[in-house]
Amino acid sequence: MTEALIVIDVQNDFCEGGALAVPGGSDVVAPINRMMEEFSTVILTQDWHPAGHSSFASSHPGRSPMEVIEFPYGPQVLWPDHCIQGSKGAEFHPDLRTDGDLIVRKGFNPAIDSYSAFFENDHATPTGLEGYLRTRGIERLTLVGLALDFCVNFSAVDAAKLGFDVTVRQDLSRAIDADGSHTAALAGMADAGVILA
Ligand code: VGL
Ligand code: ZN
Repeated sequence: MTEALIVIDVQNDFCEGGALAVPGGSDVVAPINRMMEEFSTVILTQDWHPAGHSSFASSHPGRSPMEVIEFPYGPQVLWPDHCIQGSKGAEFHPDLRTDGDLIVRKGFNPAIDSYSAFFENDHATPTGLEGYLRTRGIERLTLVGLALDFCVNFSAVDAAKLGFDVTVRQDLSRAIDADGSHTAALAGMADAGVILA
């Protein structure tokens, strides 16, 4: 079975000192670099928002980061401004190896957030990653990166629903853990048939 490593959002804004820092975010960089050597196909994702993105609390007067509001596609967490296209915060961590086969950018649609590497948060608009994997005959995926409870979680669940054989390496991922989201994400991934290693 052909397999790929998918490295989710290991970007400056999700590491210490970044706009949406995930505790221990930069700890995963060195072990992920080592893990890349074990895979013939490596794919990286990059959260990539235009300024004024609808997922930013700053785009909703009177709202604060981490509040949840109703969007046309369901509840949406409002985030601090992060991963703005072309900014330092949107760049990959400077020590991360970025010589993978494909970089998937997501979250560029101003009206829809995109946690998953496969579908935007409307659960309908595809990123194209599924087609890329299928046309390359890739069936088995290992996911690592940031944040475990958001982008890794949504990507893993979507991949499992699409029929891929999915493993998430918890030791190579870190969670934001907003309001119990870490525990909920682990349960949701296990329910979807994701192997939590
Ligand atoms: C992410 C929140 C907002 C992530 C991206 O990479 O997990 N989380 N944008
Ligand atoms: Zn984002």
